Amino acid sequence: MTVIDSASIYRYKLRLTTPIAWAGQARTHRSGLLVCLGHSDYSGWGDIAPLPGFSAESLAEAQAWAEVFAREILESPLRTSDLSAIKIPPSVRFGFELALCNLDTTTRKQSLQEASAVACCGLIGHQEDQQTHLAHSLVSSDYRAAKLKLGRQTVEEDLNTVHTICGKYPELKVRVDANRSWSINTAKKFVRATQNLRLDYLEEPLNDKTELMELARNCTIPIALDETLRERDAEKYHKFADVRVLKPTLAGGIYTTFTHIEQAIQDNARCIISSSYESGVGMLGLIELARKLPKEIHGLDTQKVFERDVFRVPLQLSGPMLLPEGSIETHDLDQSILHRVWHAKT
Ligand code: OSB
Ligand code: MG
Repeated sequence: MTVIDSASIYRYKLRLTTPIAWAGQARTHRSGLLVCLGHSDYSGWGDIAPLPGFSAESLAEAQAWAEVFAREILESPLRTSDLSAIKIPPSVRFGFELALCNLDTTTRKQSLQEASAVACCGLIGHQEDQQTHLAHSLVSSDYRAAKLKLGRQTVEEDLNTVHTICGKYPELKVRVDANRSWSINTAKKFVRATQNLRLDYLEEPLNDKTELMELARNCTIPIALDETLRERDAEKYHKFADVRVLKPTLAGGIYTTFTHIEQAIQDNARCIISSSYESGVGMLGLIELARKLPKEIHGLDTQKVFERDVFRVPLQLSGPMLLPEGSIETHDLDQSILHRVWHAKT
């Protein structure tokens, strides 16, 4: 049982190195919230970062929920696992669960010394006008896997890119994510034309998920599901998900993710922990989670889009192997880019 005696919410706004389109709008910054829960001299930090176009809740809504929830926590002590019974948006749940876990770690002075490195899959976004060139730099930096975002150009152009990259870098595990942009016929065409490439997986190919069965019948590439797993009728589609892409910020936090992992183990499916452009505070939590799945190469290559992070001294949160050390101390965070928007104590 953790007694919380103070709670603060901070807003951050991180500049992107190049604009990214989220929810159909080019953005130059990524905004989010940090929550800090205090217990005597100890603090636990968490990240609340709803992603426009992917999260149902806006940042303003997340903040309103966070304030209500922080007040509740101050009034009644709770166990971290109690959170699962309370209705809050996914990003807010993730932030509070992470803050409580981090508080638990610091109060018990657990050290992360024997922690292992987490393998990370390089992300080749749509905005990279030269996807092949980026694949080259990833391979040169020792990445063993890369995920290519497809579906914005014609399938012929996409096929061309995939064939070029697979041809040049036969050792690289190549994943592709179409973010539901293809019809069944386009997807079948893609699958037929890439049969001999041994792609690691094909993520969310179809704009109509009810056709997944039809595609699965005609597909030798493992199918990965991401968006579909977060929908109400997700279970119907589990059998077509050889790979489950788990995004704790979008899917509802740490304990929900554990449940998904247990389900996947039962179903004999692979699990990938995937980031959603969280700040370094969120990334540290995701890396901890990914450590529970040591055999996988995780989808955590989103920090590179930020000009700088919330930490005063940059952490190593980008690269083929991630091995951040230690827990988050309040003085490690750069207060000059954090704006406190709410605070209360008992
Ligand atoms: O489509 O999988 C996606 C990040 C934010 C929002 C959506 C997606 C992603 C990623 C993260 O692709 C990186 C990865 O999973 O490899
Ligand atoms: Mg995806």
